[in-house]
Order: sequence, then C-alpha cells, then structure tokens
Amino acid sequence: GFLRKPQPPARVVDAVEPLLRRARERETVLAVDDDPSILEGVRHVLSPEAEVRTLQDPLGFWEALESASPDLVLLDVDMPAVSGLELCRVLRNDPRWQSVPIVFLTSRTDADTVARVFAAGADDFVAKPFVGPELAARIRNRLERVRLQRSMAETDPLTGVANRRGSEEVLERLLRLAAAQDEPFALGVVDLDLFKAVNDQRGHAAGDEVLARVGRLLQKRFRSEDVVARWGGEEFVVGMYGMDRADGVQRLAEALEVLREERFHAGGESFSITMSGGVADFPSDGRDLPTLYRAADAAMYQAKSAGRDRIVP
Ligand code: GH3
Ligand code: MG
Ligand code: MG
Ligand code: MG
Repeated sequence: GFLRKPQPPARVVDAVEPLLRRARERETVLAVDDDPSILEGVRHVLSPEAEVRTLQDPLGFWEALESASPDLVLLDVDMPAVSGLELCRVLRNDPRWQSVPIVFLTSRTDADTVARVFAAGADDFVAKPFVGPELAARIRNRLERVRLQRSMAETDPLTGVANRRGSEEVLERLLRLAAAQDEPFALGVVDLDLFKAVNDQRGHAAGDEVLARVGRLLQKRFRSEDVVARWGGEEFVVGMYGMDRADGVQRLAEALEVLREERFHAGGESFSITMSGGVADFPSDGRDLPTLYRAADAAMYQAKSAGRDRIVP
C-alpha cells in the first residue's frame, strides 16, 4: 500500500509515540509552600491533572523554575525569607514568565490579603485548607486554557499542520532520541513549484485553497509519528524518525506522485500543481536541526534548478 513501506521497526514507533505525546500534552505545575503537608496534599490532588513539582524552600525558586519549566505556578503567601507575593511580582516582570498562570494558596482570606494577591499579578487564589475537588477543578480549567492557547500558537490555521514554532522542539527531541537509540532521522523540505503563478493567475484565495489541501495531503500521507509542518509561505518540512535519506526521498517522491494527480479548481478551470523537495539525514548530513535543514534546503534548490517536480537526496 501507499507509504506503508518502509516501516521502521515496531520498537522505534513505541519509543517515538510517548515522546510526541509528552511534548504535546502533559503540563507541569510547580507548587511552592513551606509546609510539606500542603505540598503532599497538592501533589495528591493535582497528579491526575498534571505533572506536579513541589518546592519547600522558596530560595530555590529560580532553580526549580528553570528545571521544571512549569505551565502553572501555585504559590503560598506566607513563607520564611521570601513571600509568595514577592515571587509573583518578580515572575510578572520577567518576559519569560509574564503570562504563566499563577494561583495562590493562602490561609489568610481577609480583603486586604486578597487585594494584595491580585495586585501582585495573581490569576486566582484558593483558601487553605483547600477542598481537593475545587482546587483540581480550578487548576484543570487553567491548564485547559494553556493547552488551547499553546495549540493555537503552534498550529498553522490555514493548513492545520504544525507551524515552525510548533514543530521545532519536537524535531529536536526526535533527533536527540535518534542519537541515543542509534537510529537514522530524515528531514525533508518541500516547496510548491511556480506557486506565485497560481496566485497571480487564479487569485490569492485559490492559492490558499491549494496550500490547505497540500497540508492535509502531507499530513494524511505520512505516519502519525512523522512530523509534518509548514515552515514558510509555500514550504513544508517533514521529519521522519528511523528513516535514512533514501527512505525519505522515496516517501516524499510517493507524496509528490499523489500531489501530481490532484485536481484543483478555480474560476471554472481545473489545474494541477507539483513540488520540489530535498532530503537530508542524521547522522550523515549533520547532527542538529539547523544543519540538517540547511542541507535539505540546499538539495531542494538543486531540485528547482534541475527542472522542479522532483525530490533530490
Ligand atoms: P519556485 O518554483 O521557484 O518555488 O517558484 P514560486 O513561484 O513558488 O516561488 P516564489 O518564492 O517566487 O513565490 C512564492 C509565492 O508564494 C509568493 C507568495 O505570494 C506565495 N505565498 C506565500 N504564502 C502564501 C499564502 O499563505 N497564501 C497564498 N495564497 N500565497 C502565498
Ligand atoms: Mg506558609
Ligand atoms: Mg515555490
Ligand atoms: Mg518558497
């Protein structure tokens, strides 16, 4: 069948899929409280919702922030040495953490404390002792919003595939895994041929429709563990774990065959389109994403100068 071959060994797919899932779905909460029993309770209540990291000594905050890279921060107000309000203000003044959701856990619920919590930049507060299901529900909603915003920021709205931002980190993880597992990794770059003419002759909306269909076609033709992304206007990148350059060329060439047969329609006319592509692989062409991208892009330009409508290793 189409694109069923070459398949990587099953253990490779088993290794890649949880990695892709973890990169995309599991959020991290960093909880800071000087009372270990509160931290234990928080861990118990939030573990089904997220990866929970706890910190008892607020002086270790910056280090914990760096290592956990949290999607939400849960702070106690009263702690020795540093107040949670202070940590919150500093977070809000740091460009990296300006938009991270911050929720306070506080036993002081007087109007003045509540006002100071929000003035420091908090999104929400929960009274201590907390009710487990209520804390879980509040955090779940915040994390759901984080997921939604992130997936919007990482998805190309026109084609529905990942954009550059949404694919770079996953590609880098897969490359690290390839190095660790001693597996190859192919990176393909494809660019639509003479696409400017489609826009000029058939209109920008027709061009958009072509891009959307090409994105869907690529997504459908590649495996779920491959990474398909739109990196530029009419340029797509495909990352293929467990594949070398020759495998990558074969699979992109098969996708090109399907694209050649697609009929597009605009202004009562039907037309077709082709693409040119280049492929590079880890480890022969490079060990990091920028190097592999440059090699694949250079091969793609060779495909253009050789007459387009082809994939070049
Ligand atoms: P080549 O085969 O050498 O790649 O020729 P080309 O015409 O495809 O390349 P060129 O770089 O000259 O033109 C790319 C065109 O793609 C120009 C730009 O307007 C169009 N484009 C880029 N992004 C979009 C988009 O989101 N929608 C539409 N409709 N057009 C786009
Ligand atoms: Mg305290
Ligand atoms: Mg082009
Ligand atoms: Mg281009």
